[in-house]
Amino acid sequence: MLLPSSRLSQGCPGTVPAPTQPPYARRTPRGAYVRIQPSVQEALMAGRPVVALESTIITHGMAYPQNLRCMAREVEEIVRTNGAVPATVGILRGRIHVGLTDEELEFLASSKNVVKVSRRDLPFVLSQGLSGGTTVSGTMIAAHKAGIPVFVTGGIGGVHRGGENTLDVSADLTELGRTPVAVVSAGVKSILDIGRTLEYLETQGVCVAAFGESREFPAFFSRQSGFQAPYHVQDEEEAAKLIASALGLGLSSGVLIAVPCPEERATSGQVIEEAIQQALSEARSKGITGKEVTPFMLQKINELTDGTSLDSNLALIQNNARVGSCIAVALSKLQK
Ligand code: PSU
Ligand code: MN
Repeated sequence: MLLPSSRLSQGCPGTVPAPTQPPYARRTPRGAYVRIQPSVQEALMAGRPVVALESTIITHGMAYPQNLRCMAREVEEIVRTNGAVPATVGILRGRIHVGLTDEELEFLASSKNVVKVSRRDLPFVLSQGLSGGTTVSGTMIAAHKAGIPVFVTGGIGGVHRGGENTLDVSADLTELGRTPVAVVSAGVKSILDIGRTLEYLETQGVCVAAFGESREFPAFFSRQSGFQAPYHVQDEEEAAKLIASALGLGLSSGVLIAVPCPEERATSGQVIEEAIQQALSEARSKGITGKEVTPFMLQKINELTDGTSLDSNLALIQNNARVGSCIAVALSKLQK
């Protein structure tokens, strides 16, 4: 039965209209939890392109001081050179920062006891006044709250090998299903089960597109994974149009743009596979589980490949920063 519209807008007789937010959420202004750096805020207000960057890659993905000198600062510089404003996201003393000063970057890069922060970690870390590096999942949340549609990282988390038994599936995948931000990455590492990761992204409604000449979904350190991405965009204009369509339609899910590592700095899949097998068996014998798995594997693979994988890692992040900035510039032109 259809109710007259006057009844609908008043609610059922005798009921109290539900508050739009629960009372405990209303007491603290959101600004208490999220601080947007003034340069980032200005760019956003003026409609200029901004690129969000994550910080787990700094705090847990690479060792100090390369994480700062060869990665964090350099990547911000690449974003600037390509016409966008960088906004590295991190958590300092219980507050999410969107955009970090050089001292803040240095602090996160050199601290030993900062937390790796995904969606599930946020309430504890904020309430305890802790500091942390945000993963793809944590950074997407912050970028969305700040109104930044494009986010650049190295690789996203995925379904781990054996994930059909352990259920070790990165929160990055469910975040992509629920938060409308475009993530630019070099696909997923072959330490993961790439086929199942792509299946899970489909289930979550994430539009995945390979960037450039090839339809192949890249495997982080190497360009080939043996799996095709469902879609393919030739250049930044096509990528920006795809993102604009997702945002324009009001889809609440994200987009994944997969950019292969530059050919001359990629590591062969076979070299990586041998290192992975050894690292996986060490991880198992040491009983490493949960959020420690990814940082452990990255570090071990770097050791076992004598730094070759680290070189690919740096090259692909820098390349993603360039491509992601061009996409952000193209998107901001479409939105004018
Ligand atoms: N890939 C890297 N370095 C990293 C990560 C991925 O080469 O540091 C980080 C990202 O922050 C990603 C997270 O969001 O690992 C995924 O962790 P997990 O597998 O525990 O969900
Ligand atoms: Mn996990």
